[in-house]
Amino acid sequence: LKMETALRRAVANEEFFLQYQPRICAHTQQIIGIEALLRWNHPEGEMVLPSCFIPQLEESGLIVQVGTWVIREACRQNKLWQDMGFEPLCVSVNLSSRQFRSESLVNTVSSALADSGLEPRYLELELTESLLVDNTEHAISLMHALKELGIALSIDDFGTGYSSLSYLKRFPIDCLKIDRSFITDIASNAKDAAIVEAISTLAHNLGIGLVAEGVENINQAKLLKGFGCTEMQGYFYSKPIDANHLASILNQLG
Ligand code: G
Ligand code: G
Ligand code: MN
Ligand code: NA
Repeated sequence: LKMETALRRAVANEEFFLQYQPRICAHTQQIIGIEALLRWNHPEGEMVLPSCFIPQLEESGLIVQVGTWVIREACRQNKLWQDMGFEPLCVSVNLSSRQFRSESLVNTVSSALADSGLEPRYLELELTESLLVDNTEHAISLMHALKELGIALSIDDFGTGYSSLSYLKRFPIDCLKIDRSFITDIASNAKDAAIVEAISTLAHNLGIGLVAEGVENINQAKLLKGFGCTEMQGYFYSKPIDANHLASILNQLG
């Protein structure tokens, strides 16, 4: 309960902020997108990591309110970077199931786009498999409504949840993000390598994008590129960083 009080105060005092982790094109090595990641600037000290507070936000229902702020802030910041003259990037935002189930999601997204002036194709929502399994019919119609806004949809942590391959056929998905648990040992574990290569082929043949998450070294990056993986994300390229830091990196790249 103490945590919930602190989180309510955090919402009121605007103690949340976003970091951004670059997403890299495997061929050009250019930054083509960023993932927005929620951070809490706790007044009594250190930055608190989301694994400590997102579960509480979900349990209390505060995640809907905070998640709305995340979507709006990601759109605002991304449009600002475009207005500063940087090459347009796609910003992706993680959704929790409470947000996906809330009636206001489509409205929240469309007003975030309208108020920021961000073109819809520069926003992506990351959904997890667990969020899609119950009430599949509702999930499909909601995803179509979101797609009609012009945004992109991806499946995050792909392979760790209830992966029913039938949903790849039925859901309007633009991109799969392979969970980093398959990437970590890709150089030494033949099963991981086989799984990643198969997912890569699958994504390619379905005509959807594929992001490898948690790429931490050049060995993994080379193997992934060989498997046909088109996009990379991970500490090898960049940790999640503040908006200003990202702007300075984009500046250096010209
Ligand atoms: O940033 P970090 O690796 O600590 O993130 C831990 C978890 O928190 C990840 O699963 C990530 O998807 C999730 N997460 C980060 N930001 C958000 C957010 O804005 N909304 C939701 N629902 N989850 C987030
Ligand atoms: O569940 P999701 O994929 O949204 O989680 C994203 C989180 O994964 C980020 O918040 C980030 O802190 C973490 N992350 C990103 N890249 C790496 C990486 O290369 N290694 C590890 N261990 N974690 C990473
Ligand atoms: Mn994610
Ligand atoms: Na993920």
